[in-house]
Amino acid sequence: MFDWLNGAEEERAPAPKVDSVDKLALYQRAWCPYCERVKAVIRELDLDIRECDTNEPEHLQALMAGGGQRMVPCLRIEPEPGQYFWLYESADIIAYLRRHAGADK
Ligand SMILES: N[C@@H](CCC(=O)N[C@@H](CS)C(=O)NCC(=O)O)C(=O)O
Repeated sequence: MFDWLNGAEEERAPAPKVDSVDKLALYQRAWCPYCERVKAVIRELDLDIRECDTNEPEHLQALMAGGGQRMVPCLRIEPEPGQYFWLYESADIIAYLRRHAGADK
């Protein structure tokens, strides 16, 4: 059965692991249910992940330039300094956080 707070069984896009949540940023905006879905899991896992609100032009511009789409939520992963991987889709973001960031704590 579909569970809103469980991630995808398989990550569709294999995203690089990072050693600290400092290397993660969630691009999101208010009134977005898919963003709320991810934020509920971030709260559950008690992760301190920076949030970038795409209602602010600088964050929207960074998302579109880096990720290629304006859709939120999107998790920006920085495996190496200045090198970014942009993970879209709330189910994939949740799967990534549960598999990689949750175990980090
Ligand atoms: N399947 C996506 C859907 C995400 C989605 O539809 N997000 C909306 C906001 S709630 C969005 O960004 N739409 C494109 C846009 O507004 O430009 C997910 O689960 O993350």
